Amino acid sequence: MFSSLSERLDSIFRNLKGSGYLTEQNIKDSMREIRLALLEADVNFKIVKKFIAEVEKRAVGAEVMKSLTPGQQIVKIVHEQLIALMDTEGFEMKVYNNKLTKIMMVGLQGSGKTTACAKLAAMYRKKGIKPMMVACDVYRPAAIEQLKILGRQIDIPVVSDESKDVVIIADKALKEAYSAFTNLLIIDTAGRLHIDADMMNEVARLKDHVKPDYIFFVADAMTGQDAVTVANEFYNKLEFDGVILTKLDGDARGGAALSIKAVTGRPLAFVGTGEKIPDLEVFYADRMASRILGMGDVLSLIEKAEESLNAEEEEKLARKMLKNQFNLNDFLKQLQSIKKMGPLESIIKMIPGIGSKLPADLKIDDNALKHVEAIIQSMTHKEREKPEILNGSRRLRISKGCGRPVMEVNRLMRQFEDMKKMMKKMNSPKGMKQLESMMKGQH
Ligand SMILES: Nc1nc2c(ncn2[C@@H]2O[C@H](COP(=O)(O)OP(=O)(O)OP(=O)(O)O)[C@@H](O)[C@H]2O)c(=O)[nH]1
Ligand SMILES: [Mg+2]
Repeated sequence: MFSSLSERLDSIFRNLKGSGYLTEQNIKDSMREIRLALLEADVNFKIVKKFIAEVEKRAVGAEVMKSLTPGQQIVKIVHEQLIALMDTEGFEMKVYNNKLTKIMMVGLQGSGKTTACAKLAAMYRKKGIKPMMVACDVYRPAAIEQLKILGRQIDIPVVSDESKDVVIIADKALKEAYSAFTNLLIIDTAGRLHIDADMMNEVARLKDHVKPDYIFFVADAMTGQDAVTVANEFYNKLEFDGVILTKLDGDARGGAALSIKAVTGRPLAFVGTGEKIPDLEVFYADRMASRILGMGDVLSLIEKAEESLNAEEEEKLARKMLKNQFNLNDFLKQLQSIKKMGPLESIIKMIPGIGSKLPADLKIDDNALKHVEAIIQSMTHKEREKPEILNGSRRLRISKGCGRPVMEVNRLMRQFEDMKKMMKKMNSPKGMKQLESMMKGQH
């Protein structure tokens, strides 16, 4: 799901990584790409236009955060705007264990209504709610039997009747529901086309009679933008309360998920992610936005970076590196800010483009960092500033102080020296040339 959209967005942001700042030009370029990515994902063009305008406005006025690259800044803004676009405004289906809540499923043929009835019933039963289902699809021959089979499968009662009048069936169900102290009555209805006036009137009549607490419009995500048009029609007739978007596990391009709230003003309530009963999730705009961006988890990385890195301090450090005055005290500070971001393994996995390529069983030893820290902490301040004074006896003392073998102290010092040498190389004009030719592969 959303894979092509997230891939496109990913490459846009990767291109932005190279440049140092958000400029008018790179904002413009990335807005064009984001617009294309959204249109390709079948998002309604009016929504795309509005969305881009909002993102652009914020990007232009964005406070430059030193700890974020331009790409990350744009990701942050796009992510926040995606959340705003799909905002559920706190919608929650409330069901109580001491009264009856009635819900009704409506939508086009084959959108996943019957499956959603069973999925919801199972989901709420897990919360200690007592559900019952009602078969009000009197048109498709096997529809009643389908609901009964699902009911048996999850052990939830299903009310059905010979009658072809949905109101009569619903009445029978209401009586049974009250006498069995049911908490959640889920009414399955037949699939219908929004242009079929008779069928639309039937479901409107059912609504007036049952007075459901919630009506859900069930939409197949694969239908893309069309789902939005249909949703609008159903909304005009029934004023449903929320949307259940199904088949998000398929190769849906995601447009419907992004457009429905904006067009109908009604939130996504649940999403279907498979054919099986447990494949139903409560919809959360922030999670969906992260999924759409699909960038490892660059977003939490951004958040963590914001929390733990002080931009000014970073700049001071960068200046020191340039002058090659970087010492072990600075190194320790760097280590500690990395540590604040969480386990190394999860940080590395969050880096876009890397996370997905790592072997699943990758283990990074956080203890190694702790040991390095312990070694540096066993040095005197002077030793940290001038590591070159670390002779054999000082190293032995440090080793005893931190409980790590001398060999490890030596190794750390060697690595630190190598790092400094590399920085020196990079800072000299000759070094930069060397580095450039290395990258071009001309040694
Ligand atoms: N992959 C996938 N398949 C789903 C999902 N939800 C439903 N389906 C499948 O979609 C098909 C139609 O589902 P139904 O629940 O019968 O749809 P309906 O809206 O009740 O159909 P009608 O009653 O004919 O209008 C079935 O094969 C379901 O297994 C989903 O979230 N993911
Ligand atoms: Mg059905």
